[in-house]
Amino acid sequence: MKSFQLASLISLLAASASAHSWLECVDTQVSNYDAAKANPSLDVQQTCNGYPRNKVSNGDWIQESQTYLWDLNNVSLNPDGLACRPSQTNTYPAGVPMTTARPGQNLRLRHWGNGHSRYDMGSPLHKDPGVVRLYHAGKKETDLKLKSDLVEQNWVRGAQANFSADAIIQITGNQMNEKANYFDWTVPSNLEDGRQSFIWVWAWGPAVTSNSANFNPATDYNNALLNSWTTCFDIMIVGSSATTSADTAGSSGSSTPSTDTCSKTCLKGGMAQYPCTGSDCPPCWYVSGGTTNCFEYGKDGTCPFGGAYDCKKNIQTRGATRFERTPFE
Ligand SMILES: [Cu+2]
Repeated sequence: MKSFQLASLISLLAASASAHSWLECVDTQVSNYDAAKANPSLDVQQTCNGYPRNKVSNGDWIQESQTYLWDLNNVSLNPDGLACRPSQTNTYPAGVPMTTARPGQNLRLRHWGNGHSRYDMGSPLHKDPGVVRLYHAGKKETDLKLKSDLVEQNWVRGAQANFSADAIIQITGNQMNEKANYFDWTVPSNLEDGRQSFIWVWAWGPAVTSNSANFNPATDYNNALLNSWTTCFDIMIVGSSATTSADTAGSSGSSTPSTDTCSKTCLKGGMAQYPCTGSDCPPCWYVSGGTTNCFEYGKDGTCPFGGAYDCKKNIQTRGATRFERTPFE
């Protein structure tokens, strides 16, 4: 990536484009965050381990600024009031995988600043940059469908930050180069294993009411900040001890893995785009309904979650009691 050229191009385009942003990465690893925050002239060293949905033009800022972002309140583009761009289905092409995370894990999201990070410069001038926040339907394999679902009731409590609070921005005179805008949050501890879908939202305008001076992003929800732009993403939750409904409890005893398991197709790391069979697969297999997911051994050389069938050793691993949940039930 020619990041310097890209940054220059983005500043140029952002100055003339209407305000917009989208989520670029769900699990961003920044190796020199503190150094770059202190000295924004440094190149930000970052990689992405998990992406938002169906990022077919990943890395092409121009293409994505036309075909990936989602303008919630544009009635001609979004006549049905959908929360997600219709192309943002639960699909993860090769090279842009879904995020896998454990409850309680900290994730660093990255979105584009696009010239909108400061009140006193960029475009438009003298407008509060607003907040970014996350919404969730409250249970796995369930999507929020409509923009009218993006309300406080479905807000992931505490998953909110000022648009540019954690950004690395290089200022030269009255020009800014937004090198990276981040949004750090913690995956809620009460999510059960499986695919959990989220909506990232930039709440911004057009009728802007600034947050009050004592606004606390962890607890306060400002209805006056109108949700404007969204990107949809999923997290495959693993290693959770949370359980929810009675129906999952009822099914947990019936999907005990066995040697038959090892002859099926399994999904590496729980990701639909990485199917495998036989010895091409990692050793720890987990059955969930019609799907089988497989994972590598953990650092201690054993299967990472309870209830795996180890297809390498051909044994049922620890803790496969009927009360112990496997990752994808
Ligand atoms: Cu913009």
